[in-house]
Amino acid sequence: MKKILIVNGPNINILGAREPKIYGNITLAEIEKELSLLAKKLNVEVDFFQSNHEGEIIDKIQSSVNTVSGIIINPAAFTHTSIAIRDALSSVSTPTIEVHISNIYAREEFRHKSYVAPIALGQIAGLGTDGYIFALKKLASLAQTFN
Ligand code: CA2
Repeated sequence: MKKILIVNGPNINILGAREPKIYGNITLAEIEKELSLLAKKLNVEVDFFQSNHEGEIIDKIQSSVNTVSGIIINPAAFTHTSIAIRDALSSVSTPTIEVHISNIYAREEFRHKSYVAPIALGQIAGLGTDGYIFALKKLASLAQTFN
């Protein structure tokens, strides 16, 4: 069965607990449950990973090489700072969709820059947690078409 890796970066583990106006009330556990149910319907396997540490995210991306057909990543604040995460994603050459819960372009200027976007298949921002759903549907369909 094709596998999709779903990576969440720093502070996504406390989603739902604070700043509901920006990020909503949904928790990471609830997002992952919904994605698991969808993955079953789409006939793909999902591997969830969240870390507050840049190096751990890089290690996870590197170790996914040749084992996953797609990557969904919300690098959170590392989106705007991490050339290292971008390089790791480039190195594995796996179709990647960058997801942001909030519309990063409607927020502070420092959030307008994404180091990941230029090497991603696409970016979804501002559609809340539905962005993960749309990304999973797209990558599952790609995996079944091409791999
Ligand atoms: O909109 C997104 O998904 C972000 O990736 C979320 C990041 C932010 O740094 C990015 O610019 C956009 C923040 C992750 C969650 O941070 C929280 C902060 C307070 C309370 C709960 C979560």
